[in-house]
Order: sequence, then structure tokens, then C-alpha cells
Amino acid sequence: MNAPAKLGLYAVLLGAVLAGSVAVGSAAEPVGLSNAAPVAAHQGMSAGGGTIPGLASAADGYQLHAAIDTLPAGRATTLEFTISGEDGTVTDFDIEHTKRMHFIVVRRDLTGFLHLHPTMSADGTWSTTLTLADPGVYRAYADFVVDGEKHTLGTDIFVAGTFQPTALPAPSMVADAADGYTVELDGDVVAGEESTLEFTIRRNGKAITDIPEYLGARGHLVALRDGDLAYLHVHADEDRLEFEADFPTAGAYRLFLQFRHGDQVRTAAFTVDAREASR
Ligand SMILES: [Cu+2]
Repeated sequence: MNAPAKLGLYAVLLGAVLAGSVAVGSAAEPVGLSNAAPVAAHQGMSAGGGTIPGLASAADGYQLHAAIDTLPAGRATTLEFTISGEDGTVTDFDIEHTKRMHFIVVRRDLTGFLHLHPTMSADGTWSTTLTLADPGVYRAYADFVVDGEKHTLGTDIFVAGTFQPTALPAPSMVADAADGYTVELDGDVVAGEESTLEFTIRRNGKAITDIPEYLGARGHLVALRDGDLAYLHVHADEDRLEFEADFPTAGAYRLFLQFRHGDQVRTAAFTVDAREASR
């Protein structure tokens, strides 16, 4: 598992195969999550060009180049990367949800979730400092918008050491978000059709309604498909923690909901099992 080139090729091939199968399975149905808010504000939420977001390091004419693919365990390290397009390194990114780049890192067993906002130098080099506490193979996603179109490119990062994979937690409608915070998920998750996901935040059992904006929304949701880590990233309805989700296939997904309360960003992780639509 420590040959980046092989993994990269595997991801590209897998992406191609999945894109093909989705195209056959539901011709008009884009893979992705759409927001409950008006569609105009969330253009590009579909797969874009038929590829499933996050599975490839190059798609739709753009490519992610990470300066390093190996990080030491438990030590803050600066990671640099660039995005290239047809005319070379891209420097002109659109602002999406108050940032020009959203960078998500998660270990391939769906633990250790990080959501970072790198800074860009004039030549288009993005950099962010991160600490990956535990050894293993991580997936990093660069989530950005250029000329109004959303792109999500992925690459693997290795952290050497003894890797202890964590089994995917069983599906649950309640997640612990530490410091007495719990989040309850309400919604019927059905593959291949729009599912509404609503979250209720409680602290010490009492419902909390004063959720301030975090990056221009009440909350952010990243959904990753178990098995291949296909990526879906959405933002909440302006007023409520509610999302419209389009899970492409039946099976398990890990959801990472982020919200801010008490001047701290908190993350609640859920396993959901998208069921087959009844026919
Ligand atoms: Cu972000």
C-alpha cells in the first residue's frame, strides 16, 4: 500500500468505472448533494463532467499537485500544493463560502477528519500546516471553484508507522460532538433520490438554536462513501441545519457535520446506511 503511483492509477480507474456505472444506472441523475437553499446559489454541486468528486487527482482539465505525499506522525508539517489548468498554475479562484480553497483530510478508515483553509501565495502555491496524529493512509481533497464551476480533486498522503484501522461505527442517528454537545440526525436516507437531512444540536440535553454562521452558513456537511471515499460537500440552509442529499448508491456513508458554537468549531460524525429505494 505504499506505492503512490499505483494508488493514483487505481483511483483514476475506479473513478472511470464508477462514473460509467452511474451513467448507466441513472442517466439524468447527477452524483452529489444539493442544498435545500435555492439552486442558483449552489451551482456546481453535481458531479460536473460525469466524474465522481474526490476520486481523481485530475478531472475536468484541472490537476492537483502536492509537493509531498508523506508526513511525519504527530508533528505539525506544512503541506504545499498547486492546482494546474490548461494555462498552467491556477491563481484565480472564486470565493465559495467565504474561502477560495477548502481542504479536507481524512484517514482512509474515515477517522481523523480535518477541514482546513490553506493560504495562497502570488504564484498559486497553496500552503497549510497540519498535524496527522496517527499513522496510516489519508485522503486529502482540494475543494474549489474556478469560473463558477466547482471541482474536488483528491490525493493520498502517507504517515509512516504502525497502522491500526478503526472499523466504521454502526449507523446511528445521534453523534457525540464533545463538551456535552450531541447532534441528532433526522431523515430517511434513500439511495438515488433526494433525501432531506436535518440536524438538531443539543448541549447537556437542551436544544440549541443560536448557531452562528460558520463560513457563511449554519453548518457544513461532508459526506464520504464507505469503500472508495467518494466525496460530497455541501452547506446548510441559511436558517436551519438542513440539507438535501443525493446519495448515489445504497450502502454506508460517513457524514461529518461541522458547526460553530461558543466560538469553537465542532464536528459530529455519523454513519448512515442509504437504503435502496422501494420500487
Ligand atoms: Cu472549508
